[in-house]
Amino acid sequence: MDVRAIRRDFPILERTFHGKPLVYLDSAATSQKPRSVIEAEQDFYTRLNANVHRGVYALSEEATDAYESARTRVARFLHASAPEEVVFVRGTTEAINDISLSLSRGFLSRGDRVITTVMEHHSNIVPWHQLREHPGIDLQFVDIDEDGRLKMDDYDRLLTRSTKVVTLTHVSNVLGTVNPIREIADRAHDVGALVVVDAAQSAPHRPVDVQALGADLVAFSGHKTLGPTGIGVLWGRAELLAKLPPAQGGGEMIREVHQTSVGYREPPGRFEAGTPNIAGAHGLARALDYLEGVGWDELRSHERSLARRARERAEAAFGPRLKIFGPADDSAREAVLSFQLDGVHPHDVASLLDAEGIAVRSGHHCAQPLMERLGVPALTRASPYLYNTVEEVDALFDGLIKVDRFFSKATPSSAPPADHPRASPV
Ligand code: C6P
Repeated sequence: MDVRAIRRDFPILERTFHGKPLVYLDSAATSQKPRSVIEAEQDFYTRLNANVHRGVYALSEEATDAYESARTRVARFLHASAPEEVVFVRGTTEAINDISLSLSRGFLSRGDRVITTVMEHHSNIVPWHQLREHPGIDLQFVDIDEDGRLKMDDYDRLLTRSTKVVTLTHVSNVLGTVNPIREIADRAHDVGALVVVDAAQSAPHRPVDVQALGADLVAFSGHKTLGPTGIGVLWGRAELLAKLPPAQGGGEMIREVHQTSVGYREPPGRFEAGTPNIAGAHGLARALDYLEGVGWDELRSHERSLARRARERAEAAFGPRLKIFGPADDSAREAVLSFQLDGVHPHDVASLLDAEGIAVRSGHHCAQPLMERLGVPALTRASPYLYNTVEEVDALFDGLIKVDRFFSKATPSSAPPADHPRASPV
């Protein structure tokens, strides 16, 4: 994989901050965009802009064609049985909210169990919490072991005949853990439960083959997968989508509306109320072209070499004073590197690294139950991607050494550099 050539496709990487070249290590929050995606959005507004599925005029038909061909492109990416299994949404958050709302209208009743895990992002926790009040579901969390992997015996203990939904992330946005979705789905199906998979952190790094995963509903976000913000995907098995009521109502999702009744369109239209993000879908299709053009194996081996370098540098510079969370075995995880540097608050780490032009995320990473389970208030996270280099990993660790020196010298009265005030703790 030619990282130098890839970097040339991402114009934002030419920027400098505080006089230093940008080292962007926050791709788990959102990835940067290649020129082909930026141009696709521009192309849509320059040449194709019209609303979809509404006009009989040629321009609207072209816009509709672009939108529907993006759906076909996503279906190919996911190995879906048909494009109709692909619903465009704003992102993973909206997809899971739509799923939980839809399931609360007839499928879930009081006392039904929904199993999730302690490593979920809030977008796969809060929508289910909301169903605790109505219709009154029993929400349970599978625990993790010391290596950051799901405890499968805990899952088996929780999985009862009253379980109606098992909903979990494919890859943790904090631990990097890759969950055994197929095994989990097979066991869930044995008790008749539906399986929902949050693929927000897997789609950017590995094939999300919905047939191989064995899930019933899968969500991912375009913006983490080289695509635009505001576009994402909810995939569902055709026979399931055909039975689910829509979560949202409005224009375009109806067959007919009268004063006393409403009839819905067939999927996927039924789940796409209102004007969709047409330009976003068009851009997402080009993002998937780019990603698959790089190749999953090449991407994987590149990301692993970055993770390996990070571990070596961490060990050499800090030993046990720097703890990287999640599986020790690189084959059981993605290169999402959340860590704690002894004696320095994660927000201080991130804000001092910013002075070096290095962008990492700090905080609870929208995973507070996981932070509680790990017994930490917050972590710093470096999430490299296809455009990052070994030199950038080195820059991160050179920066961390400076941070560490700064804090080991710091007395209670010493202040951080004036242009980078110490961030307040979470
Ligand atoms: N995680 C992170 O920095 P949206 O915001 O809808 O595109 O994605 C939500 C989401 C859902 N599941 C997982 C596993 C995620 O990681 C995210 C987004 C970002 O970790 C932003 S909080």
